[in-house]
Amino acid sequence: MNTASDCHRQIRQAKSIAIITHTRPDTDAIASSLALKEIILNNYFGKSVHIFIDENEIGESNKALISDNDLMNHPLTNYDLVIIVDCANIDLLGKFGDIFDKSQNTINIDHHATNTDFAQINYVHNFASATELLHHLFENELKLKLTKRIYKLIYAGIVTDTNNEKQNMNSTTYELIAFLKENGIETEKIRDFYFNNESMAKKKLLSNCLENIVFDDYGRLALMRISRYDMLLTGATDEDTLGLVDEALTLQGVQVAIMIISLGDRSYKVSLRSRANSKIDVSKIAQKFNGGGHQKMAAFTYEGNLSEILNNLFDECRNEMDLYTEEIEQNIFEDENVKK
Ligand SMILES: [Mn+2]
Repeated sequence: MNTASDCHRQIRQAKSIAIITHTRPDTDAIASSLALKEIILNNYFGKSVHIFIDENEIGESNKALISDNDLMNHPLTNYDLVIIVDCANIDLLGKFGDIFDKSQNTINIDHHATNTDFAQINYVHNFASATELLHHLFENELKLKLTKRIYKLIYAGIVTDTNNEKQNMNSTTYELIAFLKENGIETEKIRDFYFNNESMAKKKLLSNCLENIVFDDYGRLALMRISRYDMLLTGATDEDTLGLVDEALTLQGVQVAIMIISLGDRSYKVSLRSRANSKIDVSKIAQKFNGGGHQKMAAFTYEGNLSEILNNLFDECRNEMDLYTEEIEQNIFEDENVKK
C-alpha cells in the first residue's frame, strides 16, 4: 500500500492530470472528482486538470454540485498522470478506460473494501466516502488547507454514501462532520437537499415496491423489484430508485434487503443491504456474482433468467445470514461485563 507522500510526489511531478471515476457516477464519485480538482489547482501550481465524467450520466440533484468551469475540457491525447477516485476496479471506468490504459503514471484513491489495487500507486482505505478519504489524504496527512467549497463537496459525499449518516459511519466520520460544522458548513442544508427533496414519482415507486415486497419464511430476507413498467407507470427516473432498498431494511426482523431493478433486455441491477449493527457481509454475496461494494452495502449487475438468479441469490443470502443467527437474538442494551 502506498502513502500520502507517494501521491504528493506524483501530483507534484505531473503537468497534466486527468481525473476519472466510475460510470453512472453517484454523488460521492462526482463530489470527490470535483474536490480533487480544486485541491490540486489550489495547492499545486501550474497544473492543467481535466475531469472525465459523462454529463449525460449526472443525475438531476448532482447537477447542483457543478459550477461553470468544472467539466470544461479540451482533452489531451496523453496525460502525465491519471487519478481514479471512488472506483473499485477498472471495469467500472467504462468508456474512459483508455485514458487510464494509455497513462504511465496512475493513482487509485478509493474507499471500497473490494478495491483491486489496479493502479501504480494505490491509496485505498476504508473510510465512509471517497470525499472523507480525500480529506484524510490532503488535510490530515499532507497538511494542505482546503476551501469551504471543498468542505461542502466532502459533506455531500459523506451524507449520501452513508445514506443520511445511517451506515458506515466511523469515529473519524463523526469527527470530520464536527470539524466541518466548526468551519461553518451548514450540513443540515446539504442533508435536506439530498434527503428531504423527493419527487412524488419516487414516493409512488416506493409505495409500489412495498405493495409487492416478498420475504423468506423467517422474515429475515426482504426482496423488492422494479420493472421497466413500474418506472413508466410512476414516471420515476433512475435517480428515483436510489435508496429505496434501504426502506426494506427498516422493517422489523429484516436482516438483508434486496432490490432488483430491471434494466431491460434480461439485464438487472441488484442492490444488497444489511443492517448497521450486523456482521452480515453483503459484499461477499455480491462478489459471488462478480459485483462488489461494502460490508453493508453492495451491488452487482446480472444478465439472464430472473428465476435462476433469485434461486442462487437466496441460497447465498441464507448461507451468509446463518453465520450470524445468535447476534440477532442479543439484547443490544445488555451489559457485556455482567455474566449471567
Ligand atoms: Mn463512494
